[in-house]
This record gives sequence, C-alpha cells and structure tokens, in this order.
Amino acid sequence: MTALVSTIAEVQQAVGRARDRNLKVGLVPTMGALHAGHVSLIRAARAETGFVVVSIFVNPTQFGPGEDFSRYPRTLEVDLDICRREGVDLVFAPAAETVYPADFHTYVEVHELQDVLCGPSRPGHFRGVATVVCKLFNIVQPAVAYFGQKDFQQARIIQQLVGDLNLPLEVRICPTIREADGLALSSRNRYLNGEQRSHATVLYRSLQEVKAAVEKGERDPVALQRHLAERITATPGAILDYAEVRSAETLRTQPRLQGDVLVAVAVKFGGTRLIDNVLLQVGD
Ligand code: PAJ
Repeated sequence: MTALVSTIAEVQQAVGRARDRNLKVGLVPTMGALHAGHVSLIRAARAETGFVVVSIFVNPTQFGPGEDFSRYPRTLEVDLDICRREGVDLVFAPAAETVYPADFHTYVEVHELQDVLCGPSRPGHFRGVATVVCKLFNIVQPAVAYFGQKDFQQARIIQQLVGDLNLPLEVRICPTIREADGLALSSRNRYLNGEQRSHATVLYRSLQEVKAAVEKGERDPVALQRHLAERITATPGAILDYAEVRSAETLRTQPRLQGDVLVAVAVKFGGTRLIDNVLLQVGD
C-alpha cells in the first residue's frame, strides 16, 4: 500500500512507525513526472531498504528566473500510479509553503563543486538543490538516499554535503537510464520537437566517441573537449553550453587524464537544455 502525505508531521509519523518495525528507510527525491530513470532509483531503494519514500516536489529555489518552473510537468496522478506499481511505501508531495514557509532564511551551499560545469549557466541552481535535499534528509531521516548519475554534478554535491555536514546517511549514485538510441531519459525530453529529438542523440554519441578515444590511449582533456565541441556544434539546432573532461571527484580540470574521470556535456535545443555524462576509469 502506497500512502500519500503532504505534511512533515505525517512523514515523521509514517517513517517513525517503519523505524519501530526495524525497517531500513530509503529516500528517492524527485520532482515528479516520473519515468524509467526514477523507477530505476525506486527499484534500487526497494532492493536495499524495507521502507521506500519517494518525495515529489517541484522545488522553486532551484529554478532561475528564465527557467521552466511554471511549465515543468506536474503529473501527480500518473506518478502515484507508478509509485503504487513499484511498491513505494510513502509518497511525500508537500506544498511549497510547507517546504518554504514565509519566514524561511537558511540556504545550503557547496562551494567549488557548485561553481563549475552547470553552475555558471544556472546561478543559484545547486544552492536550491542542496537546500531542499538537506531539508528532505532532515524530514525523512533515511538510512540511504538514491540519486541518478545523469545529474552527476548534483549527486557529487549531495555526497559532499552529506560528508561535510556529518549527515548520518549513505548516498547511492545509480546508472543513467537511456532510450534505445542512447538519449538519457529526462522529464525535459518532452519539450523537444521531432527534429530536435533526433539530433539530441549527439550527446550520447559524442560521449561514446570520447570513451573510445580514451580506451585507445588519448589522455589529453583539451583534445577530447575539442572533439566533443566540434561534434555538437556541427549538429543542426544544437547550441553548446559546455563540453568538459574533469576529475570526477573534485570536478576540477586535469592536465592529463588520470583516475576517475567525468566527461560531461550540456547542450541546448531551442529552449531545452539537455545534459549527459560518462564516467571513465583511466590508468596510465
Ligand atoms: P528529478 O529531475 O526529478 O530527478 C530525480 C532523480 O532522478 C535525480 O537523482 C536524477 O539524477 C534521477 N534521474 C533523472 N533522470 C535519470 C535517468 N535517465 N537515469 C537515472 N536517473 C535519473 O534531480 C532532481 O529531480 C532534483 O534536483 C531533486 C534532487 C529532486 C531536488 O529537487
């Protein structure tokens, strides 16, 4: 049975009862418009924990002024059906005033990690993400929380905040779920028209080309970034935001690829901004 609650007291009651039954609590934070990517996180949570909480909240503080907050898809009934089918125990879908009452004044920032990659094009975005996720952790108090690699910078920022603030939970980063042609699933894919949708495969294809080049021995990040940029800018309708090859741990640039490496791209098609990445383990 999936229960739907909207207040913090109701979450705490339900989670408290689960904890009394010695159930391990898992949390999957989402903004709704659930797709197979979200479902993979729910399944990971179900496999590992005995009480799965999914939060559904389109978080206003992580959207910039020109971004899609008002038109972000809100599909609560369909989302609830998916949660029921997947055996979610509790759905927490709060009102904005519950999360951000009128006298709200505290924000969480993860410096350095929030300032690179998506940071410059989305000022304040990661501050909004870190703040809401920190609040969700405190409300639900999960033992484990699940995030998708698709938003790798977000997941790294959350890992960092959990460590820095000594939050007593584990963070799992789960693999990116893709369409058959490689496009990473995203609630924003529905904004693409047919032509944009077919050209959007350039993100995955160019990332795979970089992966192959690294496997063949390429270790120069600048050469790989140039390749990504060329492939993306040659694609009709695609506007490159960034194409970066960096340390997956620090998100800093490296003079030569070494260790855990993140290859990440952000591309706009019309008003729709898509991101994707691959992680590579690079030896000498
Ligand atoms: P949302 O975009 O709804 O994503 C919720 C979770 O699903 C995130 O951890 C995201 O990385 C993961 N996800 C999205 N697409 C995925 C895919 N194709 N494969 C695997 N996982 C995928 O990310 C957010 O919401 C918000 O920023 C949130 C963390 C909820 C804070 O408001």
